[in-house]
Amino acid sequence: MIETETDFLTTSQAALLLQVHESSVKRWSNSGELKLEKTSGGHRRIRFEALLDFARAKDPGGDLLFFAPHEEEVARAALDARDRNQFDGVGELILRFCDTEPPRWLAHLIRYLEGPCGIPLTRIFDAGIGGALADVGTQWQNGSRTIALEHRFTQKILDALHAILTHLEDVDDAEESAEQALRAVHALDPKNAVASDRGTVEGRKRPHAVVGCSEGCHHEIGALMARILLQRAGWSVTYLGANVPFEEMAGIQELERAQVMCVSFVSPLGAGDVRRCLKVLNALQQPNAPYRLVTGGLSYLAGTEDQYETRIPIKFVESMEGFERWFRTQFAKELARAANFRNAVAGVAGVPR
Ligand code: B12
Repeated sequence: MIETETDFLTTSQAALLLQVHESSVKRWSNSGELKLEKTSGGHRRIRFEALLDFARAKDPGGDLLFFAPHEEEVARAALDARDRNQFDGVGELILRFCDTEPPRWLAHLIRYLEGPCGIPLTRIFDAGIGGALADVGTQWQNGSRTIALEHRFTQKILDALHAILTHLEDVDDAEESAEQALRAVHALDPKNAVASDRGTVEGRKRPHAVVGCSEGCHHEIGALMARILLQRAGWSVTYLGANVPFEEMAGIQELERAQVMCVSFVSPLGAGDVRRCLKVLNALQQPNAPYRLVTGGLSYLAGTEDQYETRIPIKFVESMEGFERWFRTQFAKELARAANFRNAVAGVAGVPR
């Protein structure tokens, strides 16, 4: 077999996979602990096998080793996604893990790809999980995947997304306690003291969003991903789940004064459903509670925003990447304020992020 560059790792790739600085990799290879080789092109490189042997000996509890016996595939898929924006490998792993392993495998994979490998969560959602789900949809449509196997797959995705949410809640709780403790010892200047979204202390005001799925929409994964992105960015979110009557959405928005309402319209829903939603929301909108509407799902089937008559500003998004870009631009000031507060609390009290 002819060996190519992709059979080897550079020292910076090895450092990324081992979660260490490149200088450590160089030190270990100079001392002979980590075996270096020369490629046919004369470059100094590390074989996957050598890296894994080294990792097993040096740090048997390392993140990459969790995926045994698939460590090499995980490493290759992570590097393809990170260095070449190529997510086929990640998609294949998601399919395999959801079909054959317990739900925590997917949660670990997402954490590993995002954390040590630095792949944006939006890309993991759009191209990784979205790609795997599209394959599952095709398999269901052509009869090669039964309904039960499709549901089992989807539930594992949902479990992994809920695991991310639980982690976010834990961080939030830790920040909340740290904030209370700091306040008690006056470590925070009360004038600047920015407070919790739970409304107990004045100060920090997080932007607030309501997220849910359109009436008749049982495809919930996109809405859940949107919720995760918002919460991680510092929003407080009221999540309504699948199949929410439009009148009820309007009611919650008015009650909670949300600045943004996100509604998922996944196919087979389309333009007619978006139009009906707008009719109800526009009729019920209170002038003293303005907000913006974001629709996600297969909304490109619904055309473009300017085809609709609406007083409520509406934005169609087709990807999580586009969604995050949109809300980070539109609410930059509010998010910066929330982030400053969180950093201050985390810095003083050592809250894990
Ligand atoms: C999982 C799934 C289900 C699960 C959903 C479980 C759950 N709790 O969510 C179940 C089994 C319930 C289901 C039911 C049905 N499904 Co289905 N399902 C899928 C599947 C495999 C994945 C959908 C998904 O979650 N994708 C992941 C999301 C995240 O990706 P996305 O939808 O592309 O959205 C992206 C963006 O649009 C945006 N986005 C999406 N939502 C949101 C929301 C917000 C707020 C924002 C900001 C952004 C955003 O970001 C996403 C990520 O990139 C798709 C296959 C496919 N190709 O999509 C079929 C699919 C969508 N389903 C289909 C069908 C036909 C159905 C049913 C009618 C089947 C039936 N006969 O009962 C019902 C309809 C239920 C209903 N009324 O809504 C068809 C639709 C075909 C069509 N053109 O109309 C598809 C395409 C399968 C196929 N190939 O035929 N389904």
